[in-house]
Amino acid sequence: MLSETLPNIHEFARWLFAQECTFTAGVDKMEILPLPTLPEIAFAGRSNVGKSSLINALLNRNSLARVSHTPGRTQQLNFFLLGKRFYIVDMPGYGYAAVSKAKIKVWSRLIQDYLKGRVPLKRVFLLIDSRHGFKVTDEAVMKELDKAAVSYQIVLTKADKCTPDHLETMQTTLTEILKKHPAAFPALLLTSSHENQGLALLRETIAHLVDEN
Ligand SMILES: Nc1nc2c(ncn2[C@@H]2O[C@H](COP(=O)(O)OP(=O)(O)OP(=O)(O)O)[C@@H](O)[C@H]2O)c(=O)[nH]1
Ligand SMILES: [Mg+2]
Repeated sequence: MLSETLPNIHEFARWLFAQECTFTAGVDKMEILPLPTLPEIAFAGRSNVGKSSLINALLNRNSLARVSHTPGRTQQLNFFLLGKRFYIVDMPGYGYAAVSKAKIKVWSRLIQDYLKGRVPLKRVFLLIDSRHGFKVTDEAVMKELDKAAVSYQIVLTKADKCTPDHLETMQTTLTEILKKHPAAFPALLLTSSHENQGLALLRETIAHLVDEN
């Protein structure tokens, strides 16, 4: 474990996320996934929830992952290799109705196949907009992940857009719901990419996950 050579997990996480990060593949079919030799951490969630923004914020880059004001920006599984140690996977959003039905079908299949059948996938961070909470489509994805026993953790995004009271109620409600989801990590993470909130803890969580082997 590399973290043993650094004083603690804070230092290790800081070191890890300062390493070189390169875009290595945009995958639109399962056949061309990278070889499963390194751990993978995926960011999933509804369209426009802030997946690409959160990845950029974690990596301290402005535009490594593409962000947009219109939903449907990320159209493939985008693999970013960090420090030659693990992949961060930026996923297309689900629940977006304004692209063609054929495209939705292809994306949904790709998202499902990847999430359910990928051996090196250490954890899925499932992003939820703090303003809105779980939607029907989120619950469907959570059920699928439960069924496939894929470890996932909820990350609330755009906290800067909500009042502290709203955030507290939302967290209490969602924590209760999570108790019924066996593969869900019980703790929620609260983040804002625009105000750098919750990023250090998320980096440390990821550092732990990829340092296990
Ligand atoms: N206020 C606020 N806006 C945010 C935050 N994170 C993302 N956004 C905005 O939300 C919009 C969508 O962000 P993206 O990062 O492209 O979302 P995405 O989930 O990757 O979207 P798709 O790739 O289309 O699925 C952009 O206009 C961002 O600026 C945040 O923490 N706070
Ligand atoms: Mg995106």
